[in-house]
Amino acid sequence: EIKACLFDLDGVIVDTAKYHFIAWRELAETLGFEFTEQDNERLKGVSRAASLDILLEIGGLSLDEAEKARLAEQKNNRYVEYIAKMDSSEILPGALDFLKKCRESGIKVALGSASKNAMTILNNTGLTPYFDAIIDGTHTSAAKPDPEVFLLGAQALAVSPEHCVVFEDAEAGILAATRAGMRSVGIGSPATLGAANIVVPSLQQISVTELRESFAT
Ligand code: B16
Ligand code: MG
Repeated sequence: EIKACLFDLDGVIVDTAKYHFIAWRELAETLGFEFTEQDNERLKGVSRAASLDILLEIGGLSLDEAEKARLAEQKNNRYVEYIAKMDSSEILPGALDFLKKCRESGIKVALGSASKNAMTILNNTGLTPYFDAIIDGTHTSAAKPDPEVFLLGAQALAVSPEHCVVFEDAEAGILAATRAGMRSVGIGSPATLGAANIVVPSLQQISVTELRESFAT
């Protein structure tokens, strides 16, 4: 029986990947190399520090910790400028309706995001009131595929993991859900999210009723 839904943010509720991409690409440019949209795929669901390490590896650069901290901050400042302009029009299709239906059906709702900017995004899109608990990159010490973010979410909702479903667009997030002992719905393509219990292209293609039927046992 499903008692709680835990949602990833980037790629599930909003498409902030495009802003991460522009900000990382600008940083790569200032460092003198090219960073492509395909390269950006490797950063989805990955923490800021780990993303920078991947970017520097692509550029063939090795820098000390102080320099890396400065670059991560530089990228984040640009990213924050982009998300400051976000509004409800950037909520992904089906997401708001699904969140509302969860509430109506008595299913608890939590956010489980790696982002340290999650609160800004939720506030700017007007989504904060739809969450019973919000766990983001400011609350966690280990990144997905570590289950920490989802276990903290379940704890905050007082629901045990076997009654939780995680919605994720990243492979590492699906793995984190499995390690947390939770069911998972992949948002995207079965080619990358094959480890999820169910895969749908977006939240528009699944209803709360279908979710309950799929995870009835
Ligand atoms: P920040 P999610 C993740 O969000 C993004 O997918 C990933 O690209 C980003 O590096 C990470 O958040 C950290 O974000 O730099 O804002 O702290 O998919 O876990 O909601
Ligand atoms: Mg994501």
